[in-house]
Amino acid sequence: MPCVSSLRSTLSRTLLGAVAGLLAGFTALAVAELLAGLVRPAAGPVTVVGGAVIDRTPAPLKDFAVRTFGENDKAVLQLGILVILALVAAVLGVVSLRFRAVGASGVLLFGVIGAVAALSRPDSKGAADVLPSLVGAVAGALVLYAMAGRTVRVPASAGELGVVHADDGDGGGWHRRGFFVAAGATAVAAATAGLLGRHLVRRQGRGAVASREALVLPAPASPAPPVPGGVRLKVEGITPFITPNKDFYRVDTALVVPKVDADTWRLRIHGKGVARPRTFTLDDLLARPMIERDITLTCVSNEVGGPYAGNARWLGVRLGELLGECGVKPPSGGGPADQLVARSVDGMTLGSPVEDVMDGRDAMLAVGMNGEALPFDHGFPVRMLVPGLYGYVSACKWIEDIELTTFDAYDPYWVRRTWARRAPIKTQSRIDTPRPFARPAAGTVTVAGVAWAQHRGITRVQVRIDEGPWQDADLAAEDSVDTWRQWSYRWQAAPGGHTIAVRATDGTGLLQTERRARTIPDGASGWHSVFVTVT
Ligand SMILES: Nc1nc2c(c(=O)[nH]1)N[C@H]1C(S)=C(S)[C@@H](COP(=O)(O)O)O[C@H]1N2
Ligand SMILES: [Mo]
Repeated sequence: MPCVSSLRSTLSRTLLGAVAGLLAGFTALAVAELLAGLVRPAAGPVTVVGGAVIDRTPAPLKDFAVRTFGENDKAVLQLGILVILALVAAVLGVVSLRFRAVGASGVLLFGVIGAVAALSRPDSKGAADVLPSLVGAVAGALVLYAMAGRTVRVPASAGELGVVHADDGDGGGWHRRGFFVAAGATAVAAATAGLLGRHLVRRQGRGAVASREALVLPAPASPAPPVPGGVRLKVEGITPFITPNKDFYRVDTALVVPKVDADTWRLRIHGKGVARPRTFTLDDLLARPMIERDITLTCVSNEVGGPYAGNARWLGVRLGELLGECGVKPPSGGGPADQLVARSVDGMTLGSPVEDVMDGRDAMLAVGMNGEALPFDHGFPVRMLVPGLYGYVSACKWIEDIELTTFDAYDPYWVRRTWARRAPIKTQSRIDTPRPFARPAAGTVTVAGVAWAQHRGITRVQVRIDEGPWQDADLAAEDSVDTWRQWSYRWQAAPGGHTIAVRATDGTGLLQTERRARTIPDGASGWHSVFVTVT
């Protein structure tokens, strides 16, 4: 049956081609990993391509990703890139059976894409960043070129997939066994390179880890005012008043969390109207009087009822005073700069109104979070915080540069991506319990949650059942106007389906707007409601 046999051999050759392609792709990534370990962890091809994708993702799509995948959005992105790379590699492998040079060139092309992505990143440290992608691609291309030369010349009669031939030396090419031996050896070599790269990355981070462990937080000159006894309500399912660090939401564009060594960290303050530009070390900051404050941070990507808000006890230095010492004046004091642009070690830029930073609120450069040094995920060694402003216009993590400029002269990262230049946090309230579609038993049901309007405070929370009247909820004690406030409402629930809605009033007397808005461009608005079935 010559036809069937040649079909089977075509199939098995195609499979071999795909395997060769996958192996080439794996080699390319593993070698790139090794180079990234030598050059810079953030310069690995998947990281730079992922970063470039994030940079170019339109705001609605980014928002969709955050909504759908939450904090797994980055893992999903990286997995997606790997799946696409694997598919392309397999196809290139099959192509290379026919056109050896084309397959290898395809691998090289991907290296070029990685290199271009690396240079396009805001944190690109220059030419060395292209090395992981390029060297990796050259290694991958060589592997594919060599393997394709081996598979293509296996005579059709030499066997179907899985058949191992004893004789291995017809001189023309390799038999299956030869192919798999070569493939196995390449795979082992590549895996070794990759693991070595991982090891180097970990070693690079060790200095940063050690500097974090060695950091002793000073006692605050101005401790957080004592928290009133009643800020915590005893209600099951309510958001805890203080968010533990491990549960604190994380939103940023960093595929590789920057590991900054505190000993070599510097912060530069400069720009328009900065009479005395200065550079600070961490010790410079730690020697200053520290303030300790409870501040609730909120992400502009938080949907009505969403999870991207957290409350922590922060320790840091007053940013307004630091700026004052550098000779900065707020616009109301005749200063020429109305925008403060904070830049992080990973090239992120965030712009805050100078007026807000210097108006006496507890804007700070934080070094401590809930009694420990900032976790790496949350900006170690230093991050900025401005109570009352969404994170993307204030809360720069891994900060290393503060430039005074104007809103006219410069648009930071998110503003270039359709988000608003100015973004005070909108008054919001959230029902934590009961959960949507819960089935509580009839009788007394405790409805509870949190409400926030940072720097204005919450003065009233009201609950409405179905189309009934708005009823005042019980408010927990207020910690400060910069923190959220828990609330609860005892509901006499009758069987059936019910919609519970909540709304808050802030310290300026303004009622939370009912008008539904999506997160883009300056934060979601509207009343949160949940539907439950009382049984
Ligand atoms: N360097 C850097 N800082 C950043 C961001 C970022 O992407 N990179 N994201 C900002 C956004 S959008 C928010 S909401 C807060 C979130 O801080 P958290 O991750 O500590 O909760 O950090 C801000 N600071
Ligand atoms: Mo955010």
